[in-house]
Amino acid sequence: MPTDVLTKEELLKLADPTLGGTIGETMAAPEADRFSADDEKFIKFHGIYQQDDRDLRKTGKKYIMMIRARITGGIIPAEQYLAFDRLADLHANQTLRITSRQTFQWHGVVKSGLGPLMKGLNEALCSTIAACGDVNRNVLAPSTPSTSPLADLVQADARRVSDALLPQTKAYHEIWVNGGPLKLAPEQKLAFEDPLYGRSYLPRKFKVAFAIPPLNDTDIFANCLGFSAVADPANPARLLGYNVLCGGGLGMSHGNEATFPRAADVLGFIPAARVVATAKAVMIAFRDHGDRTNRKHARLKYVLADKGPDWFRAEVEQRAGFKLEPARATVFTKQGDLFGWHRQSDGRWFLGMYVETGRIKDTPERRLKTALRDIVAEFRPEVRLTTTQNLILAGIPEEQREAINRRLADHGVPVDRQVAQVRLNSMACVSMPTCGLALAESERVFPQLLDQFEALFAELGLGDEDIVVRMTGCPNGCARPYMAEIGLVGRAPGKYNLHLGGAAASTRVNRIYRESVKFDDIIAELRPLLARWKQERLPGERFGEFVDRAVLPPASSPTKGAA
Ligand code: SRM
Ligand code: SF4
Repeated sequence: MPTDVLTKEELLKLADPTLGGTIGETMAAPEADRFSADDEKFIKFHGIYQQDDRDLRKTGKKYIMMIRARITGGIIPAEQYLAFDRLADLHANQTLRITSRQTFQWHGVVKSGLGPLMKGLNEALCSTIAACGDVNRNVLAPSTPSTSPLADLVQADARRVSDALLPQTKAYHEIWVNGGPLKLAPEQKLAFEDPLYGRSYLPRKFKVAFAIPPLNDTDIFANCLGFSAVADPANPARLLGYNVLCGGGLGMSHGNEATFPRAADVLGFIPAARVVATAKAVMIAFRDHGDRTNRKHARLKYVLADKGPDWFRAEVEQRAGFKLEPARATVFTKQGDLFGWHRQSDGRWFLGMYVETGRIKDTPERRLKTALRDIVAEFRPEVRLTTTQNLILAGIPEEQREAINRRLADHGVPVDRQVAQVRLNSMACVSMPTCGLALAESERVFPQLLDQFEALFAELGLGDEDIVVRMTGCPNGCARPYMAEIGLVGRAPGKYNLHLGGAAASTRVNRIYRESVKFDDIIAELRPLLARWKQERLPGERFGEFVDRAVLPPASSPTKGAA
């Protein structure tokens, strides 16, 4: 492709395929409080975003970094969690942020703290490579223990896929582990070629998720590539293989109709032994066919939308060297996490814990961060993160349960009825003050909005109904608002587009209902719809299904429920 049509990100990758840039040199210069504009792009591949505190913009720019870990399937050993907690106190803003893709972010890290934080993460055997950038991102897998006999097998496949799709550059190790720049001559840097990604990596980010029907707890349809587990009908503990989903993705831009959220298509079935080969083939097909001239059109979903699933399946088969079989009949019927105490198949217990907007912190009423640190230090449970920004303590023997309950109660953290149902499976993106793309508040105003929802439910006699509410500060869709029953998407300060009609199992994209609703008017917009739902719904019909059937105009494309 002629270079004059390529985006500047493409030219940058080609100019240094090791992705090292001058990061090592800047790290060695204590007087520098920030990275250069080019390095700002390279550090993303290392799991680092350069940001500035937007609350302080009026008084001058303060550069801070966000660091994102790569935690496949959201599973963290106790020792690692304790290191994360310590590093948050020492080098970040004393909080840990669970993301909507099952990992942790550290916010507010100044440049002098970056080296020690990265070193600490590496010493804790955690990497941040490829947590961001034009590569395969954190691979999602169901993390709730024992919701299916296939859970461990699927987690293991997720790790295999994640490992196989890691970029091979040595720059990450040199800079963050050995503590210096990548020592290669310019011509050697230029000649570096990743075995899978080549010299210019992917046109954009690439996201993979695993799920085990009937539970769609990883929002599989929102991913570029999904593996939906198929059990042997004669033996539910035997994994036959996966239905392969391609072309999901949510980001869009206001006022640009060429950009849109899209639910993935089901392309076919593969035996489990082919999962890595299939993941590589899909990613390479994206590498070869994604748009490198327009970043707004560069996601895999647009390849599928433009060329169709049949065309893309043939491209994948050609690269994989085998055919996909017809998809097996499976159905997703639900989404969401489990809360409170549940028994695991091995007889031990796990505790599902609600974490408001994924932010692990201490407040005067609820010292969640301290409670978790104390419990993990004393009882050494495994820590697991969910894609709804919640947390699980797993592998707990019966005899420790009471002591853990007491420890949580001492710190004001409830176990049995943690919060109202409407809060449990809802989420908000980070947004202000760290996200440079935010148009409106999200994480900071979401608790207040959920208070209003609780009051409205009480007023309408809706009790403890489960409705998935998600909010983002801009249309990029980081908390997946376009899959929610109620999605709020930031448009301008204090104003949100209202999207309605997500499916019970998060299998379709919802639709826009009102534009630019003021924050204070959101509840008033929803009151008559919720009242109608109470009166007119079919038995067991969820709010999203009701709105899709009875309120919105007929949909132009069907729900993609089977996978
Ligand atoms: Fe995201 C960019 C936060 C999940 C779509 N996302 C960003 C950045 C890095 C802003 C930036 O580029 O400067 C945000 C950093 C905010 C901060 O200060 O921490 C950010 N995204 C997040 C997280 C932390 C939201 C959260 O509250 O949990 C999630 C981290 C995931 C992870 O651990 O890897 C996060 N982002 C998502 C998801 C949901 C998902 O993947 O399941 C999406 C929609 C799905 C998709 O990719 O289509 C998403 N983020 C985007 C986009 C739009 C991409 C597009 O195709 O248009 C951007 C903007 C971009 O890439 O240019 C973006
Ligand atoms: Fe930032 Fe927008 Fe993502 Fe929210 S949705 S974290 S505002 S990019």
